[in-house]
Amino acid sequence: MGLEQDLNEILEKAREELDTELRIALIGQPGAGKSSLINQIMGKKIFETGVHTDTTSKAEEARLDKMYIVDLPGYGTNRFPFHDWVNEFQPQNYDLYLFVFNGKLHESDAQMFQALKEWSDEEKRGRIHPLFIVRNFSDSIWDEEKTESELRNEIVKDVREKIQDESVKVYFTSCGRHPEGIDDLKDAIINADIPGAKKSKFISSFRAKTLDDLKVKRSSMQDSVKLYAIMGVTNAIPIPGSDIIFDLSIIYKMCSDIRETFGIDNETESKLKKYQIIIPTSNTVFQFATKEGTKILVEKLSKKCAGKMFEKFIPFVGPAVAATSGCALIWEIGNSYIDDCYDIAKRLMEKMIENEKKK
Ligand SMILES: Nc1nc2c(ncn2[C@@H]2O[C@H](COP(=O)(O)OP(=O)(O)O)[C@@H](O)[C@H]2O)c(=O)[nH]1
Ligand SMILES: [Mg+2]
Repeated sequence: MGLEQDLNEILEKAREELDTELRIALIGQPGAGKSSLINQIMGKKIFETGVHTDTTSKAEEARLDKMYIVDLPGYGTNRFPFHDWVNEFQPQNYDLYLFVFNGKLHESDAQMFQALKEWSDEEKRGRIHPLFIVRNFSDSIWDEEKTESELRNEIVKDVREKIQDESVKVYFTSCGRHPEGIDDLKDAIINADIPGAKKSKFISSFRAKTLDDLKVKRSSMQDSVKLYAIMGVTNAIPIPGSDIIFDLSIIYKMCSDIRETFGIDNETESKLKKYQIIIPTSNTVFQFATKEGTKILVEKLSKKCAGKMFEKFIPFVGPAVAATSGCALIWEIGNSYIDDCYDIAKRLMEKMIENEKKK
């Protein structure tokens, strides 16, 4: 295989991975708390809650930057016997499923579990589409005759019978006044068996609530930066005064992506002021937030760019890509930008946590 062909393949794959979106389907009866649950998981309002207009017959969709989330109507109704539901909403085409329920399961749920199993058959179809089974409204699991753990065990037993899998996990969550079980579910999604490029879309999209969240985001972003670095050689243009070539707009896009992932936006600067957080002048977060600032910084950096960067870079992308010099610079810029964004997000988070404690 020639060097050039090799490079084209690498570029194609990088572009695909950057462009892919994560598609999540919410399945369950109206009122089970699907909308509330996804809002809790993402840490932001994706769907209105407590509204049932049309949700029994129409899918509700949300398109985020990197994710597509759909709240599917219920099946097993007069309107949508299971097979009609499948035909209408093509539920087999999602990367990940959240089945949310509150109360008894029905025969049609067993049918749905069976269908999902077939769709995500790795041997036959070469893909696994994880299903998370969520018993929401855990705050209202109560019976004066039985303990809560007895009741939970009964629920798990019922699910396992319906799904015909003795080891399947049931996540108990509450999206009520005192949310519960959300972090466990979120962690399970982070560790789900889906391609890394898809997973990174989820990791970038949720709002960080803990320092661990920020660390997960940092490491996922470090992977994306490799892709940007590879992409940067496609529309390469020479940078004046250096022998480096790359596409400036890729750097700009990469930096916006990194900022978004860490929740840094127009309000961040005023928040920092409000909390009297002083960031070092060497931090480039706000400089890379404008096209002009990006251009100035990149020109400065490309002149300083030294050969030792390539050696560090080769193990990550292979010699074919590393040979295109701009690539290493993008990679270097991306990684240091991640550190700068992480630093700001971390300081803000620490302040929030401190303020929470004072309350
Ligand atoms: N107490 C309690 N209320 C919840 C819970 N989850 C959702 N709700 C409420 O139940 C109603 C229906 O929730 P929603 O998310 O709209 O359900 P959906 O129709 O499945 O999307 C809303 O008023 C929510 O505030 C929960 O776990 N506990
Ligand atoms: Mg809803």
